[in-house]
Amino acid sequence: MSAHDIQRKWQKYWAENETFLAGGADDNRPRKYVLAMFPYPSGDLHMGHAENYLYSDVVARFWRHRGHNVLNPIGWDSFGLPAENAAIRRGADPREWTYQNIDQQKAAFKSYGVSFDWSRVLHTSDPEYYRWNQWLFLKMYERGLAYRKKSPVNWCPNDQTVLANEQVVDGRCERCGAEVVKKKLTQWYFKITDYADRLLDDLNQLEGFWPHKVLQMQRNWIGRSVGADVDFRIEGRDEPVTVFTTRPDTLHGATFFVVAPDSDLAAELSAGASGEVQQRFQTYLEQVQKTSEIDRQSTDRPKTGVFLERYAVNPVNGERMPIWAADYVLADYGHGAVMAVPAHDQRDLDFARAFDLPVKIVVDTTAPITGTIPVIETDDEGVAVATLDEQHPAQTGIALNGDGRMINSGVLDGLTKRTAIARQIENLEKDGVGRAAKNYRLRDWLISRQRFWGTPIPMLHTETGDVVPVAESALPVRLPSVEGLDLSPKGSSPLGAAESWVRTVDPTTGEPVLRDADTMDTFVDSSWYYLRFLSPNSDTVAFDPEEARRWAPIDAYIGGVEHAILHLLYARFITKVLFDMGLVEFTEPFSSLINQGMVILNGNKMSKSKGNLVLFQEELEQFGADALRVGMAFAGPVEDDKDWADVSMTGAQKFLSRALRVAADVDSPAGAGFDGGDAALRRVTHHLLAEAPGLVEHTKFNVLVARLMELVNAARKTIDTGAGASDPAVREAAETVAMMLDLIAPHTAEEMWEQLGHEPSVGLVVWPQADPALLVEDSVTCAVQVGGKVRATIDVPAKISEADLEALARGDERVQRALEGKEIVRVIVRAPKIVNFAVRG
Ligand code: ANZ
Repeated sequence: MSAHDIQRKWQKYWAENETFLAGGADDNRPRKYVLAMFPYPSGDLHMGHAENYLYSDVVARFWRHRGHNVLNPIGWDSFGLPAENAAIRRGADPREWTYQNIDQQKAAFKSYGVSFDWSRVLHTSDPEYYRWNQWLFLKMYERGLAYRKKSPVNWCPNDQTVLANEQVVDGRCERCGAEVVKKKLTQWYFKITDYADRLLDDLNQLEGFWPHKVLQMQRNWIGRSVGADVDFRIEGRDEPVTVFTTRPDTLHGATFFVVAPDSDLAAELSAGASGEVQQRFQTYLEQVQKTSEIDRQSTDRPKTGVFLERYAVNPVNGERMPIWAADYVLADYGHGAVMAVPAHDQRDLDFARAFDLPVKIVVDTTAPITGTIPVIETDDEGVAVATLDEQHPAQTGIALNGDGRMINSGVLDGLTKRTAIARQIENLEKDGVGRAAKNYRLRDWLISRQRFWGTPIPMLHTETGDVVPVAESALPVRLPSVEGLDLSPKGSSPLGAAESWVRTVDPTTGEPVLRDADTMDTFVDSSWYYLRFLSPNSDTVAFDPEEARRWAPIDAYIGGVEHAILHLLYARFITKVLFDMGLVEFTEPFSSLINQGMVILNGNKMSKSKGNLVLFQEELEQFGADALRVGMAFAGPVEDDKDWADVSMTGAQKFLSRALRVAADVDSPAGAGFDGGDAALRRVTHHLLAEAPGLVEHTKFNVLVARLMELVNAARKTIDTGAGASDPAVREAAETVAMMLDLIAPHTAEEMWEQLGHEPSVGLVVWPQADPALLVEDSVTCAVQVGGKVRATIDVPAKISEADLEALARGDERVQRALEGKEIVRVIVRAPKIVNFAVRG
């Protein structure tokens, strides 16, 4: 039978017997929920898919072999821009295009032999699914976690759509590469910032279970800063202005004040200035609006700004501070205004030097911060290192941001940074002009999209301008037919033009209303899909909390590092909200996370434009599923990038034929037991039985393949030159190969298992325990060194005495040759592995 015949045979068997459906509530085995990040149906499957869904399949199959009830479902993340853009390009209905692709991808996964539970398939673009997105939105709204605000948003002029911060990469649209600009729109937001502390703090419990790099990326993304809010009186203004600072200790050194040019405050302050200043400010503002956020934060760009002819008053010493508008201060961070301390902050210093503003040192960074004895620091020649005066930032251009002792700061003088910060906050609080504060880089989650192919936002706009939710009982708000709608991007949702859809009546009041025409960010869809797999067909609940108690959280989540921030952060956020609603009993959705590396070709990323795309379906047709899976698993460690040019598919095919042939050659009855079989071969088998679980749990799938190759070779050797095909150890080896090869090459494994006289499916057979008696090694390899160089390796009994070992080593011919003409100074013996002759001459 050809590999393709074997493949078809077993795929048919699995489908007919529903071999890999998860067991129900009455299944008493321990449970494991294994999930691969679900795919976009945006075209052909590529090698990244071959990798991702192989790895999750290996893990799922592994837990079945360990006696677990495994849930390994699959669905499609089928709303969103890729489908819509492709549909626009091809003039097709996004719906038809999407479902066609899904069908193709489904067929490909089936012919890849992935052990999915096919009874739970979901598509986020089905009304049965997105209805629950809308339900989630209403729950968020009820809890005050969904709100609308007008704010500057990232706008992609090419896709004509709003982008989340995360979709802006280096100032450009993540999808099309166009330069992103700012635009003010009224949008729906989810209030993820309310959960910032929990999202940050709970990362600690994932340490060791998620890649450290991903945890760090999440921490940086949330970006918590701790410090103080300080209120400054502004001359000619009733209300004070608050700034956020991480260094309230340096307040005495604040010599000027900076506001973000694109903030409301800057507009207001400049309006009170002279006509000339207003003019200059306007010109500057226009220039700033064309500057990307990245450039604004760049340190090597010359500082720019406009003096607004207004003054703030320093609350600790009453000094007047000129107010400037400058683009290095961002409108949407902190309060959009800063107290500038040029002596101790590099950005402020660069600005002060550019505009000749005073620089006042308030921390003596040359003063020792421990002990009470003053230490004069000296360089190698004993010359005292620069004094504070010599280090003056106004001259050196380098801000003093280290620790030291406070000076020029009244009651704070002599204190170190940490104490001074605490004392300053106390003082500010006492005087009612400041308080301890935290600030986050994390922004609220903008979920509105002006696109057709997404979940309609279930809100209604009344004639009086109110915004009211659609009643839960009226869900789903279905997408209208695309017919007659122009999907090309224009800055407002195409749904707005679907007259008969947009104009409706509020069932509760009977009043005419307009539907909200925006659709949701697809990250909403993927933020909770893992729960929908638990009750995929329910039309009464999004998911059954009882099922969630059984299966969730996810034991192993497998996917690409490109989702390290957004998707994972949003799923974590929504999980915490569901926890607060009492619907789930856990606060983190993914107990462990596996990120696979990329599949590359000849050192390069594969891409259509480079013309070096290896297509999943083509490889599948040419080599068959099992060879492709073996090639992939053997290509390298899970988390590493794998160069497909280095993968030998014929090598993989040969290995599979060898394994099949061993099973076919076995010439002993099934079920007869293995006692008395060839001891050496049995030891190889049992070593693998002992080692394999650890290899899989540590995702060393490539090592597992290598071990299986060794076992197949060992069995072949016994058949051909040893005890022969009727030896029970050969059967034991072949059965073990079948049971373990099932993780990587399941069709071949089933075929072997059947050859060996067993009933299918090998996929459900629990691996036997290793026999400890067979794990004891009775001979080991000893390295003999002469003068530090290994001159011979000898096989010795594992329990050899040191004296015997030394005698054996001295007796070895190669060792004797190496010792010729040399004097042995010392012999070091570490039985049974090393003998080392230290020599002279
Ligand atoms: C005075 C000061 C003195 C500061 C000093 C730092 C050092 P992180 O750590 O990133 O949170 N800042 C506050 N709001 C800002 C805004 N909207 N745009 C640009 N910069 C802003 O940074 C907090 C510090 O960044 C704050 O502390 C403030 O400068 C500045 F020796 O205040 B600091």
